[in-house]
Amino acid sequence: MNGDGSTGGQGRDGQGDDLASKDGQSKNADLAQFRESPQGEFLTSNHGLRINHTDDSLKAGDRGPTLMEDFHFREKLTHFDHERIPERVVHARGSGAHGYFQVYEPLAEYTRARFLQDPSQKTPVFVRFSTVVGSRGSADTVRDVRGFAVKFYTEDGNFDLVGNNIPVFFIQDAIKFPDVVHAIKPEPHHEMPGASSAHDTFWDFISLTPESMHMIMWLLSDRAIPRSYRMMQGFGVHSFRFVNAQGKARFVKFHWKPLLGTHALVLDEALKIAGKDPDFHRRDLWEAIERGDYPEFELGVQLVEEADEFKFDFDLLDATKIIPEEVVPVRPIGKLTLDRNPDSFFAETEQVAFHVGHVVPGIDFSNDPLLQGRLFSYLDTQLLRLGGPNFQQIPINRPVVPVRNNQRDGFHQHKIVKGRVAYSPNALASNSPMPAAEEQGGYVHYAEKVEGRKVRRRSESFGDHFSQATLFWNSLSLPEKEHLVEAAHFELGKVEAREIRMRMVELFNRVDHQLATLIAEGAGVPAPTGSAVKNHGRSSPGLSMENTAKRTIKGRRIAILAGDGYNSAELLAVRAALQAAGAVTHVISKFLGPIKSSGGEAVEVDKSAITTGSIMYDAVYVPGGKASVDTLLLQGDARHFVNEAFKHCKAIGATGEGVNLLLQSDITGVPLADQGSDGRVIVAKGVVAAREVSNPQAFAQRLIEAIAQHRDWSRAEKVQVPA
Ligand code: HDD
Repeated sequence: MNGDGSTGGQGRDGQGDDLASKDGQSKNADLAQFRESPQGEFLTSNHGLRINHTDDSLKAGDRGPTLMEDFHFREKLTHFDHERIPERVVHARGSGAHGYFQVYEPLAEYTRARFLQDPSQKTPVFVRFSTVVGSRGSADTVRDVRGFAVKFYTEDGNFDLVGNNIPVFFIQDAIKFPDVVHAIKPEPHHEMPGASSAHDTFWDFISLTPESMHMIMWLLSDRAIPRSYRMMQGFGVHSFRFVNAQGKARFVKFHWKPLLGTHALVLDEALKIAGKDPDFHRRDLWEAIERGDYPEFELGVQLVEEADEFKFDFDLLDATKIIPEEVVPVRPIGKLTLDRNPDSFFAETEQVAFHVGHVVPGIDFSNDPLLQGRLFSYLDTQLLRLGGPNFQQIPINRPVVPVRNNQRDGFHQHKIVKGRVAYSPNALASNSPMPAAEEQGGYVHYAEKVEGRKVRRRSESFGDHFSQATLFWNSLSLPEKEHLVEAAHFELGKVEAREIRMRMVELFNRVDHQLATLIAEGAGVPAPTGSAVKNHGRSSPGLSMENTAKRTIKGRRIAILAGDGYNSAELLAVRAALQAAGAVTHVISKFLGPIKSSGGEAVEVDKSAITTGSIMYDAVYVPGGKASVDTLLLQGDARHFVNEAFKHCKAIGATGEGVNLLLQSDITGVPLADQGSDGRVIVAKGVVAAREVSNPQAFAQRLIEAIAQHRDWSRAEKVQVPA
């Protein structure tokens, strides 16, 4: 490194452009120097002094006062007192993971971004999933938008794709962001509710903000209670630009699609999990990565020629609109794989700083006023949250390429830059570091032609707030529609001011009359007398989660209820088949420890009944064994488990005497009583049961098919089941 310009600092000298992370290892190696595990080392103070005693403060006599000169005591306590940094104003609760991204084929025709050219190149990434409303300690499964923020450590610098799991937003102009956030956050006088949109101030704001109606439809849908971070889509939301080496630009919208399919919880489940395991999504992500079941997401793009900018019946710059996939297909361009958990939640997941302004050559902005405002807000927020302008030097935020410029000093400056030159132009250091021309990798903004008068108003082309809300409603399957109405009943049910509920029903009536009528019924306000608008009747199949489901049980959690005296052949065969298909199985019994089969074999209990519940599983299987099932029959918890799984439309399997537990539960509408001893497998409404099991593998196959459906919505009887 020449001594005149700034160095990369921190041991990075000489790494230069060849740091391009061909195999995804470079970033890891780069960060490795910051990782430490001091096991087996001596305890020291922060100035490097070996500490000889840390369990008692220095006192004048055994019972005397603590002495001022106890520098170790003061350093330890002071550091502790300063351990917290401000949590994010929004998206405070998050979970992170490392991984890599690989493009499928060179995209030079569309973008000059170097990380999108070479299919053999693995670009390291750090992803942070989050909820929006709750504070850092809030529950994972609340109804909310989920953040899906990806930092790509590319050879051109970092590219941050800071998206959500919903493709549109509440507002069209960033100047309203503080308003929507203040409205949805806990109410300021009493700080309630902790992490929920179900309260007066949020719905008051929404009822006066019709532009939010498309987003509201998504927020009330099952998308807002995902089954797992591994099973939700992600969207860049805004129109961005791809620009190729010839300077040709196209609009681009980014989509992430999970390879496991898009799945959701049901509302009752989400509410209960928030109590039973508030870390449900965080744990699910962590455990999947620990067991090598790496979450994967395909990145897709919708590309629109600049010439086609005005071809749509909405404005491409309006973040409350999607481009339906039937109009512009999503083209898959690459895959993200998450294969490593962070070592330190604070250092990585908490300190990671995303910024929509972190772009690389080949990726540019549009004039979407929401995006433009974000370009200001993210940098501003990091300055406060991470304590100054050097936050990009924090290991998780550092690019894998050298950073050299004339910016100096500030809180927590880690670099020791040699030389006296910190300005440009300069002759003393041959004018270095010098700007890079475009062909040398310098970022050149797309030269979009812009002209106009200064106005503080919304474009008329942003004026239609309802057509796409109606499109969304029309595209849902019947169960999804029922869930949306139920969600509205929950949300508005918690709104005390009747006039807010009335205003909301009026807005829903502009989406669809039937929708408004159904919502009004549960919200305790009169149904609208007539339609405010005629439903345009259009739909977009890609909007229904039913059409994005993948028929696999990979990564699903299956509960096996058993006690002493279980039938070993059945349990082991079915468990092995489920595991072979990629599922995670847990034997659940009253207490931890081994349980013994009727033949004397033992199996280890994975979870005791008190720590878990059907809500934390995707399916349940009850093996036979008379003593085991007789014990379960005496336990209300076991019957409740089956009832609740039934109510939540999950697959249920039983073999041998296990069928008795289903018969003694409140499951109705399944012809279990017809079962003779002829070994027939009954498959009805997602319940798979057989008295005699000559071929447990064949039985397991039927059960796997049922679980792969995710839920069986045909259970009309579920409402009668007490659970
Ligand atoms: Fe934002 C965080 C996504 C609009 C201002 N936002 C934040 C995060 C995500 C999003 C995923 C968490 C990043 C992380 O994990 O650290 N935000 C979005 C999307 C939006 C959006 C998809 C609309 C399309 N946001 C938006 C607007 C503004 C902000 C209009 C302000 C004008 N967002 C912020 C912020 C946060 C943030 C206050 C809080 C913490 C942070 O940035 O780092 O600056």
